[in-house]
Amino acid sequence: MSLERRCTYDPLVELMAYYADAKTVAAVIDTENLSIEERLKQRIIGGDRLGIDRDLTTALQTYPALAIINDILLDGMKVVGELFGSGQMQLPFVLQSAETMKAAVAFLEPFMDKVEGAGAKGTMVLATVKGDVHDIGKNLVDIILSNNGYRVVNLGIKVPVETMLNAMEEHKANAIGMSGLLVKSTAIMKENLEYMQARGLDVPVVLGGAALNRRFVEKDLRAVYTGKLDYAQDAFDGLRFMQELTEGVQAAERESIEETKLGMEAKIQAAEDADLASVSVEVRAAQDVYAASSGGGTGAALDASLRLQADQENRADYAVNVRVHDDGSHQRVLELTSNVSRNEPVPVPPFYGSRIVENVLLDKVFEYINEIALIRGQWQFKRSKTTEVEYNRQMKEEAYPAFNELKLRSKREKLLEPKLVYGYFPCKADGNDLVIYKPLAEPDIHSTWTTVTPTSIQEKNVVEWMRYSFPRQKDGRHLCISDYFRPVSSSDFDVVAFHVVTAGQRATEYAHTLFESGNFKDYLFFHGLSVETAEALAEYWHKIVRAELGIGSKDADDVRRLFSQGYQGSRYSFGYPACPNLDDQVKLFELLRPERIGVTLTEEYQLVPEQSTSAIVCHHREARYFNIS
Ligand code: B1M
Repeated sequence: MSLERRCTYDPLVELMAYYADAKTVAAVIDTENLSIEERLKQRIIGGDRLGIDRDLTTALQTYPALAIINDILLDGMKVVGELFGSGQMQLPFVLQSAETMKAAVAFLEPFMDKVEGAGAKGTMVLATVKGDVHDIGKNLVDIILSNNGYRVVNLGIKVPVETMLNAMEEHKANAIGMSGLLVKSTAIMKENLEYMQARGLDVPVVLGGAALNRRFVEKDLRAVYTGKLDYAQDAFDGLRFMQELTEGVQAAERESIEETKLGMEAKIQAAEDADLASVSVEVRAAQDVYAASSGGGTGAALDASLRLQADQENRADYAVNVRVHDDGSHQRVLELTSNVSRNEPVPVPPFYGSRIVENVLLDKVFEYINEIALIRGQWQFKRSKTTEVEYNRQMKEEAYPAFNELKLRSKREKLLEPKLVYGYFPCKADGNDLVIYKPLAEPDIHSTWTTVTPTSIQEKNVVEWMRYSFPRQKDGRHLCISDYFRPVSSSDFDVVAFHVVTAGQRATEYAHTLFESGNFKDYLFFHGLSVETAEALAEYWHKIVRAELGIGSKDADDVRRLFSQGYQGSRYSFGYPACPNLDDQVKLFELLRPERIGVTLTEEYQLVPEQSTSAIVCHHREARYFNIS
């Protein structure tokens, strides 16, 4: 399958022949005997745009262009929506139908009045919220809405609420759609709604994105905004929202769908909670739990006395930590800590400081692609939606050929340019803090250090450079990332690695081109591959770091086992559950200067290009993923 070129033989059409709805597909393959109306509809359902101009020309002899769109083609898209909703059609096929719809509308446009938005069922102003750089989710909503008869004013990424409101007024839109991937974006959505409420607006709003959930929108956000407000789990939910607004889809019908969804989500949540609970039971069994205790005051003398108190009580599982209060004041306290061993042997890194690596072989990176995350997560081939036989056929005839073709193409056309900056730094844990040291005088701190090396380091030739304050679990094992490093009381320096990796700016640009040119399926496929390439590069480089630290012998032989931590140590990304503070990216940028490989940080601490990721790497054998809350 070619990404951009359209050829006369399309394996997808052949695959569709095996598709669950045999009657529908038979019609796609043999449409000649059908009426022109039915033939066009089947072309939309089957995503079959080859030669569609001929059929549209025939239809134009009987119908005006607008009627062809509204009464015939959109009927086809409606079936596509139903097939998707009932689990009989996977997302890539939906996008192929949308491509066909777009091509048909483009052909018909010259035959219609040139009034902007004429004939549209309604208009949505759509945007990714302020500070958020992610646009795939929003763009999928755009594709589904605009190819189902709605006009979408897509404002792009990092959009302030004022811009959305101006566009709403300018385009006389029916609703605003806000998207965002990060937790921070859900807070921005709340701020936006509060702002709109304060201005007395009651514009209908629909919200979607990875970090949102229905409960938060329907309980917390509806409490701050009195206008119509809904949560959309996927792009088709966004479509249903617009249908309800503009076509009066029965509220009762929608409510019953929402109730079912709430019920299902509650069940999923309960199952996840049960899973987590069973993990924490295991964890609790492995340790003693003491009641928390605390003391007040500041200063080293207090540290010493608190430590003494802990020693006297023989409580190795207490540590002196710094608590920062809401008013900014600090308090040194004796807190429960984990029972992680503080005597882990410290590996000797190959260097201190940071290095840039630009010549990473793409083929090597591809070996570390998590195919499940790519095919099920990004491309959304859902196993539950088909029988095993059908799913296997889709893998063999659609997903893997696309994967292989994309890998070749990305190499040939240099669409993906894996690059990274990484480094090793001396460090020690001070309670919840991880202190990073630097040489007293180093000519270039953002390079390999020459004045202090892993074998020459001493207290007297380094100073504190910065400190990370990691949160500690309030219960369970009371884990904190700093526990995986030697304490400040130790004479040995420990070592921590960091990296920032990227698949490059070209990936963002090429994905954008595919979207803009209406190659929606290719857009989904390429975007998915590009973000999973960033993750694969992080996985691959973590392996290199383990090898350089001499702990690589614990690596699982099967690459797939690396995705579930089949190795010694852990790679934690800022923003993930063990270190949820995204603003820790700022210190990482000071350490590594990723601007040197073209990666920058937004005001909301996101990485640009989007296809990038960062991490702190711990070598400790007990270091595993954990959740702070
Ligand atoms: Co990261 N990531 N990630 N990540 N990532 C999340 C989002 C996270 C929730 C994981 C977690 O903690 N469990 C977490 C955010 C938590 C937080 O905010 N604190 C997170 C983090 C922290 C990060 C980094 C900051 C980590 C780091 O490097 N330090 C970093 C940030 C990158 C950056 O700044 N550029 C990062 C990086 C990455 C990868 C590059 C490795 C990769 C790709 C990210 C990308 O897509 N650009 C990645 C991935 C894969 C994920 C998860 C696993 C999947 C996200 C995804 O790609 N979804 C995610 C956890 C999760 O969701 N399970 C996670 C597919 C995409 C099509 O879905 O955009 O949500 P989405 O759109 C959907 C729906 O949400 C809906 O429809 C779409 C189609 O169904 N929808 C709407 C969306 N908007 C809508 C609007 C509507 C209607 C429906 O109407 C208006």
